[in-house]
Parts: sequence; C-alpha cells; structure tokens
Amino acid sequence: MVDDGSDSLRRGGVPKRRPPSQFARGATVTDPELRERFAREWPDCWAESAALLEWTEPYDEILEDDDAPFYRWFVGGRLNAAENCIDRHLEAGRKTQVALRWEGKRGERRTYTYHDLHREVSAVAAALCDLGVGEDDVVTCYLPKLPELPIAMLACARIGALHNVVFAGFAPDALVERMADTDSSALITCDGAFREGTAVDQKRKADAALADLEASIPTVVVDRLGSDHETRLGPDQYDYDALVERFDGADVPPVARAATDPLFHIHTSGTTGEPQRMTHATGGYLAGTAWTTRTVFDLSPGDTYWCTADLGWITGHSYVVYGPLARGATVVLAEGSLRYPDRHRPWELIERNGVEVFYTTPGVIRTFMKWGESFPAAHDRSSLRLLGTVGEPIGPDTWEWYYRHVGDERCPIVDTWWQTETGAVLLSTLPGLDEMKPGAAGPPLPGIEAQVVDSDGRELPPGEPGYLTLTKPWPSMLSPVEGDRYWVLAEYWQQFSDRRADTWRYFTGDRAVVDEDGYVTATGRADDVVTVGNRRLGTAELEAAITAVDGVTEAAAVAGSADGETDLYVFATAEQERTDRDALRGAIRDAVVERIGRFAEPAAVVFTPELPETHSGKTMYRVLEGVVDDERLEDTEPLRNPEIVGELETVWRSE
Ligand code: 6R9
Repeated sequence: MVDDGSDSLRRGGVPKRRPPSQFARGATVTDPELRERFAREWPDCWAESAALLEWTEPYDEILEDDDAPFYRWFVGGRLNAAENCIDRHLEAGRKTQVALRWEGKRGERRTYTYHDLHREVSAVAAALCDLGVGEDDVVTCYLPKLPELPIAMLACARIGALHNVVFAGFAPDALVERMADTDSSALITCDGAFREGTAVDQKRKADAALADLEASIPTVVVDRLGSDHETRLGPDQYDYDALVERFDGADVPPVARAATDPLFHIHTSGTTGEPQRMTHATGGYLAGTAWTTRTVFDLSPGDTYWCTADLGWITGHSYVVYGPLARGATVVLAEGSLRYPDRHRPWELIERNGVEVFYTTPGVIRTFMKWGESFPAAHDRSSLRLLGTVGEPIGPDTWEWYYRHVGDERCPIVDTWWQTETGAVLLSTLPGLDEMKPGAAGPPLPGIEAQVVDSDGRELPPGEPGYLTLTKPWPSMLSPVEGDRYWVLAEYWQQFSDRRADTWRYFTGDRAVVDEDGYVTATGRADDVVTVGNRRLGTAELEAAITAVDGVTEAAAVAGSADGETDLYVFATAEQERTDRDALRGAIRDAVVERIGRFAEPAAVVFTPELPETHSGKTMYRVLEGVVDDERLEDTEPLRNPEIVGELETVWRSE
C-alpha cells in the first residue's frame, strides 16, 4: 500500500489548520497586510527590524548593493550586540527579571537576572581584554550547555571580538581545524562534563588540540566538575571563577561596532564534506534574529522560552542567545540529555519553568513519540503558547502528534525553514495569522522572496519539485570575510544568477516544492546524492518514495559496496505495531521500483530503531555508509545518538 502523500502536496491539498483562536487573539503580529506592505516598501520595510534595536549611531542606508551579492545592511550604523541583549534591558527596568534559567544534568539550578548577566559578562569581557584579546580577534568557545557559554559569547560581543563556538562533543582534530581556520587568539573551555552520570574529560581534548596548534593560546577553563575533580592548569591557562572574581565589578564599555562588522564565525553542520566557515554581520544579524523572534516566535519581553538546540549550532546562536535576549525574554537552558535522569525531564522542565514557547527538532519530537504520549500527559503544560520545529522536514504524522499531545491543539506550530547561512528564519507561517499545513514550512516571511526553479533557473509551477532559491537579499544573510568571498560566490550565488544582468539569486542547496498557496516544503538537500550504476540519485526523492509506504516512519538511502559492486541500501524505521517486516520490505522495494526505477531497487532494506542523527537533527549518512562498507566509524561525536552505531552493526549483520 502506497500512501501517496506527495500528490496531495502537489495540489496543496494537505488539510489546513487555522491558528487556534485563543492564540490568535493575543498574538503580537496581527496585521494581515504585513506581507503586502513589506513587498511594497522593500527594502525600506526592514527599518522595522532595525527599530527593535538600540543604535549607538543611526544608519544612513538600509541596503547597499554596490558590491552585490555581498550586500551590506544598515550601512553607517553602529551598535553593540551585547548592549542590545543586556544593558538596554537594565535601563528599561528589567534589572531583576530573570534572563537565564539553567538546569544542569545533576539537577542543579542556576538563575541569572539581567543584572547578574551584565555583571558576569562585564567581568569576563575585562578578563579577555587582560589576556590580550582585542576588537576583531577571534575567541573559540568549546563548552557544553553551561551558562558560561552564552556569557562568553556576549563577553566577546561586548569588546568587539568574534566568537567561534565549537560543539563540545567534537574531537580535538575538529577543534584544531576550526581554531586554525579562524585564527583564534584565545580559547574558553571547561574541565569536563558529566555524561549520563560519569565525568568526561573535556580539558584533555582541548589540551590535545592546543598542543597541535603549536602556538601559545591563552585558555580560560570553567570548572564544571566541582572540587571532587582536580584540574591542573598549565602555563597561560586560567581558572574562569578566579578571573570573574578578579574582574568583578569591572566597567567595560561596549564597543560600538559598525553594523557591517562581523559578530561571529560558525562552521556549518558537518553532515557531508568539509566544515565551512560562515560569518555574520552585527547589525543585519541582530535585526533579523530580533525581528523573527518577535514575529515568528511571538516573544515579548518577560516571556519564558526554551529551545533544545545546542549552542554550537546556528539555532543556539540565533534562538537561544541573540534573538530571545535582544527581545528581553527569559531563556531556559537545559544541559544534557532529555532522557536523563528519565523521560519526564522535558515535561518537568516545561512545567517547573512555566515555558511559554518551545522550539525543537523533528528528531526530538519523534523520540517523544516513541516514548509515548503518557509522558507529556503526566505534566501541566498549560503555560505553553507556541511550538516550533526546525532542522529537517517534519512529516505530517509527527506534526499532528506534536500539535495534539504537546500543544493540546491550542498552540500553533511554526515549522521554521532556515540555514546557518541565512542567520534567521526565512520561511514560516506567522503564527497568529497564517493557516498551518502539516508538513509544509510555510510561505516566505514578509520581505523574503523565494522561488523553486529547475536546473536552468526557470521558475517551476506549483507541485513540481526543484531547487529552492531566494531572489532578494535579507538582513541576517551571510556576510563572508574577504578571504571567503570566492568560494561563497561559487557555492551559493553562481549557480542561478545572471551576472551580466546583475540579478542575483541565492541557492539554498535544498530541494523543495511550492504549492498553489505559496507554501514551501523543503524536502532535503540537493547535494545528498547516491551514485548507483553511474546514476546520481537524490536521496531526498528516494526517501520520499520509501516513507510514503504505509508503516514506514523514516528512511535513509546510501550507496555501498558490501558485495564488491555498488548497490543501494535502505535503512528504515517502522511504526512499532508493524511487525510484518518482510511485507514492509516488499512494499518498500515496490515503491522504489515504481517511483524511481528498477535500477534503483535496493540490495537490502534494514530496519533499525533509529537513524543516526547529528545534533542538529540531520541523518548522518557517513555512519550508515560505514556500516555497509564494514568500516568502523571512529568519531561518533557529531552524533546525537551515538549508541545507535552498535545497534546498526548488529541489525546489519543479522540481515
Ligand atoms: C537552522 C538549521 C540547514 C538545512 C536546510 C534544510 C534543513 C532546516 C528545515 C529544514 C525542512 C525545515 N532544514 N529547517 N528542512 N524543513 N523547517 O537547521 O541550519 O544546520 O545550517 O541546516 O536544514 O535542508 O538547508 P543548518
């Protein structure tokens, strides 16, 4: 049985849902003409996003396109991101409001008011200056989800240094690569972390990387493990708490940065190929994140908000730190796994903190689904007002479960499409205004223009899958440093632009389909391809054919050469009730043959409880390829669920 979800998609026939009226009545954005107005007044409309910030010097020009596609936003303006995220809230009477609520893995709780945040950020900023860090220097932050991480990021921003956050789970080699690539002049890390109860040595990894870098780099070490664990500090290594104590009360005036000055570097997710260095500019990035935090996440000053993303991912930058703090919200930060000490943790966190807006990935929601609805049902979730999802397509079933069992059908869901490169959400419904279509992210936000095109760059009609492109620049867009311009041009701008006509079109790297109402469904990366029998196949299409089979929840297709010849292998997860695996296998083969062709018939279909996923919720194909080719993957640290590797090897062997 093939459940043809894609046909209804083509017709735009997915059942729509109106925003729950209770939400719509109190929504921040209620102007039904917003899109039209932004289209009419583009690019001047973006002054509205800049108006959410405090400027040290006003800008002269909203958008300068002389050097397109290296657009410059809010030219002439000056501002400081940390001042916008902290100081101005103190002046606005929010000194004692909680800015950050942290919950540690061992049940610890720490609360920072905006005043506390100001004090500690200033102390760390003073310490960094004392260590020789100056404006435009780069500081790598290699920390897990501790309050010291957003504090370190904001301390950098305060003095006009760039932060470069590296996911704490990465191995020393990955850290070396990212530090060298950004020419980092300081490092902030910690002694260790607790993983499911046991202490893991973080500093050893940092030390290994530092030894490799062969340069003396001042290193600040946060004490996470406590007094039971002795940490030896080498030369040029400093204890974080001692520095904070020493510089407590320091007055560090925020450095007024040009709007076009860089705020940070971040590397794009390493699902495939080399990590790529991205850079965001201070003014446009902050305007874009603050604007979408208001319009998409409906956050107002004082609202309580929880996003499960790691801070090493762009989502953690834009929607844990900069957007919500620029809005003056209360941000919940939860260290560690959502299943530790037990599966009640996420719901307890929501209940205890009165979380109003919750933002996570389809991967996390699928995990919640597997655990069952009894977990959320056991807790008071009445504080929730809005739910969000990001990182990969969310299937209609997962969407419905989230809507019903987490949001009790009273909370709209924003399915937010965006990328490291875009800095902020670009496709999403406006939660108080737009109808929702489970499975489709939504129309472009006001001021954003998107088109799905064929390989020649011609716009495709609704229902026809193609490449997702953006035809107008936007404030939070990538702002590459001089040395990155060449590859950025080649990677994102070359493919679909008409340079002679000076019309620029940004290529997202995604495949997508748009429906008759202008709702876009991003279906997967265009570059996730497998080559079988000399044919390049998009994994997105293959997987869509497979997940359309009734009973199949997720699928990943990889090429491998288990038997000496290159073949296609499918890894799939099935609904729990479906025990008739052989019948399902048959249905999957039939679906692939029918939709793609006989040449693509998989050599094997392997069922697994979960697919290996990165921390940002993307299937990690390398792990599956390793299983098929019998190559042990050494570095499982980019994985959210490393325990699945052993399991995959077992199911693979028993095939
Ligand atoms: C924020 C983030 C970007 C890629 C993007 C796309 C996928 C993100 C999505 C989505 C479908 C959504 N993606 N949001 N696909 N629906 N709502 O994820 O950044 O790590 O750079 O990944 O993620 O493929 O191109 P990043």
